[in-house]
Amino acid sequence: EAGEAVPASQRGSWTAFIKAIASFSGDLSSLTAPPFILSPISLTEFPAYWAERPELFSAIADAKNAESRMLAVLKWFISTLKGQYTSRNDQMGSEKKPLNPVLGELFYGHWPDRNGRGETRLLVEQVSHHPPITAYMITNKAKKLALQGHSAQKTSFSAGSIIVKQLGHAILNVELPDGSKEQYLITLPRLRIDGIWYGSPYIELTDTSYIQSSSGWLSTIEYKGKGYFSGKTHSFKAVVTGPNSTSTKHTIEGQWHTTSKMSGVPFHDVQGPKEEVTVATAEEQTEWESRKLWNLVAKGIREGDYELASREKSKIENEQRQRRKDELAAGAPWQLKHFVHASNDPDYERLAKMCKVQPTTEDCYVYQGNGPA
Ligand code: CLR
Repeated sequence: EAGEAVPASQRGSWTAFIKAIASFSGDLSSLTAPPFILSPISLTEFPAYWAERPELFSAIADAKNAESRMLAVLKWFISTLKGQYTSRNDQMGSEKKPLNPVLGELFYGHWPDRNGRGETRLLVEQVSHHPPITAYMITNKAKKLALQGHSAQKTSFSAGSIIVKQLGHAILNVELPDGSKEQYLITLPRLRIDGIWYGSPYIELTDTSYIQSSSGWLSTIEYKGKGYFSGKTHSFKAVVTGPNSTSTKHTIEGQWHTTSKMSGVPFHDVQGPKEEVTVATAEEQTEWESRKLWNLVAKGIREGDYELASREKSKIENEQRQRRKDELAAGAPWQLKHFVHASNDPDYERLAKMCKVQPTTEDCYVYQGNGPA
């Protein structure tokens, strides 16, 4: 029988869910999971994790040269990992299965200007349903920063864990005081979801991710869990190299969910509180905005009224199916609101070439500049 964190009445369906995962590779979002593991939050909300420490994001613009900007980008990036990968455990007791966004689902938010950091704005659109792909744009206009990316996952099952390969990437655009432009390609780590059998899943990061700057600076970030280089959970080691050079200029080591050091000096520290994104209430939102769209499903999950949750979820799914049929019949496919799909991206290709280990081409979603970010 399945583990202790699973409510007795849901053990059978949890075992069935694990079997389904194990014999399956691709899009986990379509598998039906027992209620105890459901989260009331849609994946379209996840890009907010990139900016929950707005002052670290804005600090990138205040750095004085390419080397210190790379360190500022690295510090901001490492500081997002705790929110990205442990916050469901902190808030809901374990990793959960997020709501699977519908095509065209939107999520807007902002972090207010405070202490001269400028206002940070977030815009998210679900640009594909099968497979799920989420595109986002995060801007700080006062600081001339724009982060644009898209996110998708390929999942498989190995030795009792779910392995998640993240597809997509993000590009950070920085406009310097002299008007010139600097870019950072941010690639994403691989995830291993452990604790499945016990019904208390949590994420460990594995392998390597990169931050490649157009200035030539490169950060190579290696991730290890318990029992590897420091023996501690959520460990990482980042090596920073300068333009046209392979010799290490900086090494940062620590645990991404707490603190790290660079040459014995404190580097990042995420033990203090983060700042959640400000969003309109469900009542104020329009039909396609996430919290309005999923309002009753989320209510059902939060209050343990799974009948309500599944009834409302079916309503949304049926409406979506009908919409796709109508579009097909009319020969008028769904039009994205804020992004346009492109099968290649010259910015990505240039940076990927500098980074060497990256695939030379990837598709992208180009922001049309027509939204609140
Ligand atoms: C989405 C992009 C974010 C980082 C991130 C964090 C958690 C990931 C999520 C991404 C994708 C979906 C994900 C989730 C953890 C669990 C969930 C892989 C990569 C899967 C679909 C649910 C599995 C069900 C188990 C919890 C049983 O920037």
